[in-house]
Amino acid sequence: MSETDNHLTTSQINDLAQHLESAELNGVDVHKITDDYPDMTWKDAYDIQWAIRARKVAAGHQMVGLKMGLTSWAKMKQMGVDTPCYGFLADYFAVPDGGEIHMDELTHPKIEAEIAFVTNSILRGPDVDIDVVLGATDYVLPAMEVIDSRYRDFKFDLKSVVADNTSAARFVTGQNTAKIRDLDLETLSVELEINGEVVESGTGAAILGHPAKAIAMLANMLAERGKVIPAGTFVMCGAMTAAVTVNKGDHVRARYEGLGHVDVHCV
Ligand code: OOG
Ligand code: MG
Repeated sequence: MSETDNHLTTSQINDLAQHLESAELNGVDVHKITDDYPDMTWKDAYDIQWAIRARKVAAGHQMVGLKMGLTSWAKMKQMGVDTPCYGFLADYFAVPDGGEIHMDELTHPKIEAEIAFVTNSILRGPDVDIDVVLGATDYVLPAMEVIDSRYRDFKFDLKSVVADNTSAARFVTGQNTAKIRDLDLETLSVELEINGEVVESGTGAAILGHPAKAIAMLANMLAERGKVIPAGTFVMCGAMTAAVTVNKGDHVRARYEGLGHVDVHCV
């Protein structure tokens, strides 16, 4: 994924950003954009995502973090793709622990258990590795992400999902935090429960061998656009489990060994 050129024009990029953002805001699904633009490049896909982000900022939203996606084999296999990708988190995506996901605002939401990092110094690619990330980590915390692809039947290819802000929709963070030295991030395990029944489980090692690898990859991908991960950034590493469809009335809990649990209700 090293294309650095555009196939699309600036006005096509802006139109596609508007198209995908209105699908999100109106809860209407659309067909994947590569059907119409099969020659679009990686640069086009990320440019569309960055244009959506700019629209949110222009509309008065704050950016509250970043996410990596498709960083575990469970997710890559589930979605039939093999390359991790990143997206942004806007303020209104955040749901408090124990809070509510309003299903009417979403199209076909799925939930997944994640681990998140908060940095305390800048991460500047292209040569960031796990040790650099660990040295720049303030603390880690448990999180769940609600993904809601804007594409019909949740079917997409990688360029389409990158343009669609990697299906980002809502996220919930737990109230327990931990310092890196107090945890083994590779063996850290999670169980995802729906209405008290365990439906998925995973460990930190499921994320590219080590969750910090996802943060390193993010810093290195951002460097391709001359961007950094600033100090104090909240970053989700990508799901440790496959994503699970949720329905109105579901109570979802992700239970982490040594990090408590995160809860959300689908209403
Ligand atoms: C893309 C987003 C993947 C993750 O944690 O792997 C993602 C998708 O599966 O719709 O957020
Ligand atoms: Mg995710």
